[in-house]
Amino acid sequence: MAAPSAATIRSCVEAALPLAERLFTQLRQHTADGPGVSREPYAAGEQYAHDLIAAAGRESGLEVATDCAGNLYVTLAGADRSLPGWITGSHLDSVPMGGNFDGAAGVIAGLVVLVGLRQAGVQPLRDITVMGVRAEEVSSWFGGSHKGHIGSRAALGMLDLAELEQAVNVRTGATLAQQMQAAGFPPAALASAPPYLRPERYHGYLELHIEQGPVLERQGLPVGVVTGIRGSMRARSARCIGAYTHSGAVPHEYRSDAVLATVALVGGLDCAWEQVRAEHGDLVFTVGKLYTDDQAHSITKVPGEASFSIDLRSQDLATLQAMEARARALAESIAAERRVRFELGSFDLSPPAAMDAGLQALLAEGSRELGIACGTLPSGAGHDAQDFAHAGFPAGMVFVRNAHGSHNPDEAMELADFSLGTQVLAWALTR
Ligand code: HGY
Ligand code: MN
Ligand code: MN
Repeated sequence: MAAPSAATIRSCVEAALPLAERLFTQLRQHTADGPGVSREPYAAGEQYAHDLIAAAGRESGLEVATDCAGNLYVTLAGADRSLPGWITGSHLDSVPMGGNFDGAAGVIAGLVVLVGLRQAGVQPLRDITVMGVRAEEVSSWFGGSHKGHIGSRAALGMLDLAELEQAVNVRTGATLAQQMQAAGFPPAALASAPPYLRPERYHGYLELHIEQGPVLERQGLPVGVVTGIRGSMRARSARCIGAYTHSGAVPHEYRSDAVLATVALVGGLDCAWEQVRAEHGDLVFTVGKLYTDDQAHSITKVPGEASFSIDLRSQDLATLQAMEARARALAESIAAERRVRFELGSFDLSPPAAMDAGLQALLAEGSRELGIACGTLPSGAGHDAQDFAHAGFPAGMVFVRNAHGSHNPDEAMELADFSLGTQVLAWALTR
């Protein structure tokens, strides 16, 4: 059975682009939150996205299913259903007040491929399933100790159910287990179910995603093949405990200033980052949250408490482990020096993941056959693809150029670039 030509792929994708435009518009309208969108895991925004994609799948005559974690699966039957199928897709949740394309672009791209092929009467060799993943952005909504990427790790049988009790909604205090239960996905069902996705049943996992950095834009390239995904080492709910006291009456040596101690720790880690960069290591370090208690703080008080997050990312596991050790050593020395106590909590590790060399080559071949200029680059952001790689799937990613970065309302992916990335994805999924 011959795989569709580049011309057929191009026309299938272009014919289904109006569906993509409609879905992106409906997503943005129905999950709008101020200037951006909010699609909270196991809450109204994410649920709207899942219902929208499921309805579009059913309207297009595709098979639609969900697993007990609420992940969505839309499938186009292949000519030989006994063959291991392709799985593609991404997450449908978002960060609070984020952009409309992070995650959703990968699901809608997969749907465009299936609908375009079906409308053109092109049957792929293998089943192709588009997955709408739950709760990839869980770290933005739930503190406490968990390893993120709840939906993909649940489907892959990699989730420790205790995480669902340990993950606490930063706004409501509800546990993730309670929020899943209320959304109709009881964790108890997860406990008794076998993994929904087994590597032996699939040919590979391919994810289209917007690039969330500036590289493709700076290089003037519409798409890029991802070589690897940085791992992350995160302390989500770190605290420094000092002592509230009068801001004017107490000399330096008698203060336990939680803010200045935290600033010293953060500054020490920034210097450590500089050292890694000077040695041409791969590392990024972010303190995305840093705050005092707005019920107790005051301009006339030495702050007795500071809360903060630490997000370390690298393609090198040893670098992540060394930075955790550095953070703990710095906290210990600063605590003694400044008469405070640090509670860093656990550093949750999501290991780095290399993308499958064969799939990288297949995506690059597709871009050549389609005449699409294509780069190669690592991913600084985490993606569900890393969980598939860790679960033993051949995993690959194709990035689409996106202006203004990501995790902000100004994400700006051009439909023309989305079309080119989706054509490269379609090429690979029909081999
Ligand atoms: O990279 C992240 O913070 C998220 O997993 N997309
Ligand atoms: Mn994201
Ligand atoms: Mn994402």
